[in-house]
Amino acid sequence: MISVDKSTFKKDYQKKFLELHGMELVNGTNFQKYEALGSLIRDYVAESWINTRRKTDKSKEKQVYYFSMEFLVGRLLGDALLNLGIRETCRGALNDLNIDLEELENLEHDQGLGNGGLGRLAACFLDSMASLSIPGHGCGIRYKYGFFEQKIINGTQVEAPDNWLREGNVWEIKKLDKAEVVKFGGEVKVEETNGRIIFTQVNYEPILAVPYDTPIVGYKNNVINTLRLWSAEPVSNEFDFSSFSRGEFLKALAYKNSVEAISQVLYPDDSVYEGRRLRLKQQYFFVSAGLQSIVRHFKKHGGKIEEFDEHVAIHINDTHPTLAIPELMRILLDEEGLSWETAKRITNNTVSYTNHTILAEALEKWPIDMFKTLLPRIYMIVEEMNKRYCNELWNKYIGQWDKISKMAIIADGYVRMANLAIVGSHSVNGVAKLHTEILKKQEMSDFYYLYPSKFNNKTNGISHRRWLLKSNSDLKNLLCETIGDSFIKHPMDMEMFHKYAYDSNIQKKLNDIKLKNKNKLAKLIYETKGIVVDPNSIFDVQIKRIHAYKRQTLNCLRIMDLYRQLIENPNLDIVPRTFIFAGKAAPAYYLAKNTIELINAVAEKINNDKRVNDKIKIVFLDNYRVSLAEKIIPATDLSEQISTTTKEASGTSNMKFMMNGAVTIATLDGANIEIKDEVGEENIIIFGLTEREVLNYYQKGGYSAWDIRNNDNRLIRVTDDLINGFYNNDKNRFRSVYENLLTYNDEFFVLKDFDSYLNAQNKVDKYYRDINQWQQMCAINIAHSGIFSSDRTILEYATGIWGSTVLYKNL
Ligand code: 26V
Repeated sequence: MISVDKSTFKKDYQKKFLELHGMELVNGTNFQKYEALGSLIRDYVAESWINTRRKTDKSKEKQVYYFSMEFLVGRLLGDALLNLGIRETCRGALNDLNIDLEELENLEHDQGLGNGGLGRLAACFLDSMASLSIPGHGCGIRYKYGFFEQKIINGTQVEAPDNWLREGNVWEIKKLDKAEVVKFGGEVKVEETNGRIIFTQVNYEPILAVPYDTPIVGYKNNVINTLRLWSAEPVSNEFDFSSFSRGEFLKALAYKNSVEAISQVLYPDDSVYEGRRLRLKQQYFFVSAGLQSIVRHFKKHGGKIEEFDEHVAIHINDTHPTLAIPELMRILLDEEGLSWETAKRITNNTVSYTNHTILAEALEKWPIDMFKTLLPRIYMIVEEMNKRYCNELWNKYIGQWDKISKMAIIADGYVRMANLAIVGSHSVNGVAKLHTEILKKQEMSDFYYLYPSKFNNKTNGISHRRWLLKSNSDLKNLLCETIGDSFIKHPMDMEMFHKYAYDSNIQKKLNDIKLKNKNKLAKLIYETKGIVVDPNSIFDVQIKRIHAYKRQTLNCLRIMDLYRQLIENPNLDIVPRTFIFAGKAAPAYYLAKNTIELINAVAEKINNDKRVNDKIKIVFLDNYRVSLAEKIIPATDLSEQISTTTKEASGTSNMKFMMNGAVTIATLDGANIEIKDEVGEENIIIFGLTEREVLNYYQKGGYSAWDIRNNDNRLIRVTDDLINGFYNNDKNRFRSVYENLLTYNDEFFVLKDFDSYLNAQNKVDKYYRDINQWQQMCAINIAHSGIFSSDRTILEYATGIWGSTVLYKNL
């Protein structure tokens, strides 16, 4: 652990500022002050970083590599200060220099290299691996442009590129000496030498993969792991001068651009798979670079390749990095000269896979032609794997051709990534109990039958350091005052807080903390949107990607109904509410964008209607991202987790809200089920179709949106309001939402759950009126949230999947 006192910190900081900017601190801009602080912290980290690496290299401890297309890290400064244990020292030192730490922290550009839950999970996992002293590193892509920036203009989502590197990135270090070459295209030459068949890729296009390393700071344990992100460059950065003289300058430039395109931008659609060649290129690019560097490093430090799987675990975050399987096979076969059987055994033992969604449209598959042209040698390997595997199936399922073709890795003109991931790995896990059961019983039932022992559940988690200690320090302090600080290292100890739930003093304190957080958020809402909200109203929050299955529409229809009721009866006795939404829609997802338009139109109308304004307000906050979530979640009273049962694999914001003392209104979907099991039915508000009812509809049909609407006057009124000009002069403005609900008989059963959702919302009002009772519920939620720390999840992965039982010692 680093130990630095305030006066040393002050001196170090002033020196750093001078070195970096060549001027005195008093003359610097706030951003320059942030940069100097970030650089100083990185310097502080450097020594432990080298020590960790040295220790790792010497030891025979198993190294875990978490391969992910997305790492949604957010800001790093606050986390690093917290984990190094110098946040208060730093705050004090800066104070003496008349600098406000929070102000500087707010200047850091979010590292938004992810779409949503899957990317944020990867970031929480890195934090937990480092904090638990597990040698575990991230491997991904250094996108030049992260997830797009969203602006709401005239009630509509407008996208702008997220040029997050524009002002530099103090956290990363470019490691040119660790670059790898990744080969695309060409042909495979097959020759026989000394009785061995040798495969060589020729006439390929080489791409240079350059790593940028970011330190991942463990919590007060001197462990610094690495997040390694790869960037694509031409192998030679020199222009071909002969092409200059031939006047082919533009051609050379175009080539450079086409190479750099590989790591240019994060794909912003996380639900509908599109067979884009560039995405396949991205996938192979980082997987190949990552594996080559892992094998190189392993051998350099004396590892025997036959024992690779005893020292290395590779985890693939969804199917996106599945090419790790044939790429590792290629290295073991072609470069290390191992036999097929040995290579296959090592690969299977090394790789494990997590599934994050059952939405069929998100299942990745690549057209054979595209795959083969881009990755000729990898295709040969996949083909061979498929052949051997199908042989096994033929012997097992004699004559069952349908089943075999369903389970094949290559079929119907496509390479199916989920099938490849299952066959080529030793572990397949879902991310919450229900999700894993659905995988086993339905989506992957044939595979479960074939390989029952591969399947397991690992319920997701969140870093309680970022999502509680850092983002809600008042609540953290209250916990420390009451139960001591052991929960920081052992989050399950939060259970000790349970008994305080019944203490009216504590209830009052919890309410004060919440109110303070709500005041801060109200200020932010006013500054960014110009909307005045009442911090004494219920802050009712739905923040997540905008998607039909997450059912922002259900929430919106209920608000529209409430508004109609209030117009009819201005004295209606409800607890005042502020409805807060945030989230991005995939740029090509028309329905989701229309949903954003609807929410904003409803907001516009309600917020300007004096008749109801002391009772309800709606806010749609622009550009949802990690740093914004950190401000909204601690200020939330009611957490909306209202997906159609069976569709949300886990959800993780549900855990963040709970840990910050919000009550959840939820369907029995994803990890909501486990939250209910932890807090008890009386401390969560459940509504909606059950798993069985939903599956019944899907299997047997029988859902009629029109019938449901026609039998409920409230629904008739609110669906009519979508198309009668009530919210917009253009009656067709929300046509897409309307048609989707009714004409297309909405596959997510919004109208079916409407009645039970409204009843559940009435319960919220009832409970909230007794504020002590409400805070008791919040306290119980907090007390039982420890199990959702990603530390618990990571320990389960480490012991149950990776076999990394030995942790870094004596650092
Ligand atoms: C899927 C696709 C498919 C099409 C191409 C681009 C792309 C990019 C990302 C994804 C991932 C979608 C899956 C996902 O994010 N699942 C979420 O994972 C969370 C962490 O396990 C979980 O809490 C959420 O319930 C689940 O929706």
